[in-house]
Amino acid sequence: MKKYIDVCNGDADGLCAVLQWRLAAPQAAQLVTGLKRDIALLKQVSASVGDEVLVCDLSLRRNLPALMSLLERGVQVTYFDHHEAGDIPLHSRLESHIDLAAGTCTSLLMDRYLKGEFRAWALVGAYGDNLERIATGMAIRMGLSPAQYHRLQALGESLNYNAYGDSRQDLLIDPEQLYRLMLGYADPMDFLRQEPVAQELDLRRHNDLQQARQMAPCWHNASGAVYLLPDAPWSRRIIGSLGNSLALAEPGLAHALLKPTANGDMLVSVRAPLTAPYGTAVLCRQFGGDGRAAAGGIDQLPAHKMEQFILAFSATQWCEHPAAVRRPGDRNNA
Ligand SMILES: [Mn+2]
Repeated sequence: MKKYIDVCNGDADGLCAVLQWRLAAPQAAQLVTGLKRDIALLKQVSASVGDEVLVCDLSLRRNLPALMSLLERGVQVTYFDHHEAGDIPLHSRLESHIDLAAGTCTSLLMDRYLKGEFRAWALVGAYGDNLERIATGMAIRMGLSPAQYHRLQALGESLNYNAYGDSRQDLLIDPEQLYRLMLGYADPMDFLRQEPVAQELDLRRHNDLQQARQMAPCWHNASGAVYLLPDAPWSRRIIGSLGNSLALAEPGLAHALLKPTANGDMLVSVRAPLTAPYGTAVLCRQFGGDGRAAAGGIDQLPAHKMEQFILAFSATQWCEHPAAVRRPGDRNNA
């Protein structure tokens, strides 16, 4: 019998993309999903000739070997995504909708494909991916009131937040179960009204943020602050988004969050000041980490290097322009 398998990131954007597709084309499909950090999910799919696989919101570059193996086995694959893709393979059984434009996300690509059939869910996904301005513009054009689109925004942010953590035990609800509940509603407003989990997700997110707000920085100066988080379920959930909240609250400051990991190292997350968003990657690479200009991290900072990291963080010259970033060891331009 022909199998349908849907594969997506477990965040709001991934779930809302697959959801729109399945509301438009109902099938008893299997869902393969995971935490926010689970990207290479396609290798978990077992499918054979004639089966159909839908992939949403997962980097094609990171899933390329598994994708090629499915295509070679005769599986039909439809791929929607907005992450760095590398070279997209040309294959008669692959249909790809990949768009890396800054103002889009997978839920919006799906919305474009389905001509707005389940737009309210697409907006939930877009809000989850922090596309507030774009989602609100679309909400206004579809006639939603501020009270209505603020509820979609809160839902998107809560669904998204649910995917953060080190393991499924850290989550309020498994993303697959959450998706099964969402699938009962063509309109997210009905989901909000009828599913108690919607309020529970919102409450969980606010409680975690409350815990985080009670912490004082362990180091700070005029240009930045460092926070040391305990290793607890709430901190494992919030460390992926707290930097963003802190940056929004203090746009002129750089922020670093450190949290012990199970093996005794430190997990580090760094955000440049919003007003000078360059310098993060250079800092993180000195300690074996990486990142983009404004946000980056170090997965395993040896605990004894914490002081050295804070020194390097305090010495970082945050820049308004990428060309001004100075690497350690660069000679000062006279
Ligand atoms: Mn996304």
